[in-house]
Amino acid sequence: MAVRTTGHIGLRVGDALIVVDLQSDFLPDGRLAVPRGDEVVPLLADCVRRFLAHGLPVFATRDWHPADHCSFQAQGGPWPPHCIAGTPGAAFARDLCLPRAVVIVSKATERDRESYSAFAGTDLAQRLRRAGCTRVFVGGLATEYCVLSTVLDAIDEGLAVVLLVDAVRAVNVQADDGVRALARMTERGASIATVAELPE
Ligand code: VGL
Ligand code: ZN
Repeated sequence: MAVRTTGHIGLRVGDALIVVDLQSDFLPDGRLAVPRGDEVVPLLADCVRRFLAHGLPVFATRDWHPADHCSFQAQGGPWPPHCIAGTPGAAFARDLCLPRAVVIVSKATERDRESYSAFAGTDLAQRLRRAGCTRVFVGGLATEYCVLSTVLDAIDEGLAVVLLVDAVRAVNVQADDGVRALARMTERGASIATVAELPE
């Protein structure tokens, strides 16, 4: 898919950054490794720095499962155990560097419920509303699961969404899952940008 981006993007009051699930278990050597997932860590660390420097809110989501979560194969789910709350695998990527101002949103915390979206069962929508956010920039892992669901829910919440296309990576159970997810997001109205298009 040819991806057209928008060129330079100005950051303004009402913008926020959502970093999706940059956790050890999704990085190479993790229990649910996303191919080349490590490549997005420095890019998103840079985004965190830039948004905070502009006085804009930053949210970091994390998959935060109980040890017997329904998405794990032992419970009949599709995934190996991953991101078990409080374990090293659930920790944020070491090089992400999250200052205290970053709001952490834990999701998929209930045993019997899978939720890929950072809006499902969390107060993220309320927090964004309270902070006056109207547009969110989204990057992280994995493109066709938690990034996709979070982006679609953000759109349903009435937010404008900019997907940071170079700061996402896909699992690609089927080879084109990531590409198809990108298409679904843009069809629903998400725009696409690269990290370099953000102001310093
Ligand atoms: C995710 C699969 C299982 C994700 C979470 O963060 O995209 N994918 N749990
Ligand atoms: Zn999960």
